Amino acid sequence: MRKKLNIVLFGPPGAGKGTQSEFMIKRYKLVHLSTGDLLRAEKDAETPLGLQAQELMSNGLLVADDIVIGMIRNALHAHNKAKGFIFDGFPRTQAQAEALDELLSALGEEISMMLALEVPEEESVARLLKRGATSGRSDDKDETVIRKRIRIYEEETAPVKRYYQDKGKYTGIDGLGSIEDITARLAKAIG
Ligand code: B4P
Repeated sequence: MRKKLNIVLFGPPGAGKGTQSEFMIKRYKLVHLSTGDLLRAEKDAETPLGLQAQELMSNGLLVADDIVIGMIRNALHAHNKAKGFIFDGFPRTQAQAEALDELLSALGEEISMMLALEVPEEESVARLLKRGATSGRSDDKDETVIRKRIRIYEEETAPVKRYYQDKGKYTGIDGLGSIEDITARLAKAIG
């Protein structure tokens, strides 16, 4: 039986992960799992988890591993008939990457590839400030918080790249240019 297509879409804040996920969902009929979206839904519903996460997110900090891993575990089980998944904004730490492998392995699945959008810091900052002007996301309005998210990405999340490189599953993608150009680069990498 053909394995599912399970893609980790990686990159710093503002790299275009959410934007490019939209194309990949349609083209490959994948289920989109964005931990950022899941956390914002919890916040909007004012659940205890959402209220706890809100404080961390608005300060540019990562939410605890066990919380996001639990959300992904629930989502994987809720979509057990999916053709595959696009993991957007997850895993963000080595512990999350290891937990994801364990969850997928228990289902007889694995990550097919990591596609990493590469964007310089100043471009990330400019994109997020632009989105912050209209989106209502408090973490996109303040340049200090945006730069803190980028620092945390470099310190805690960027090492996840090596985890997938060591497994031969990593592909870097130039994240600069038009949305359509970047979509074409991703499609070529998926094959
Ligand atoms: P996320 O929701 O994942 O947000 P993000 O990193 O800011 O990236 P996003 O996907 O939204 O932006 P995109 O690049 O698409 O995380 C938010 C917070 O949630 C985190 O800081 C953390 O607190 C928490 N969190 C989430 N997951 C977690 C986890 N696993 N563990 C712990 N905590 C977690 O787009 C940005 C903008 O760029 C858009 O406005 C878009 O229109 C624009 N854009 C895209 N492509 C472009 C292009 N080619 N040219 C110009 N602009 C472009």
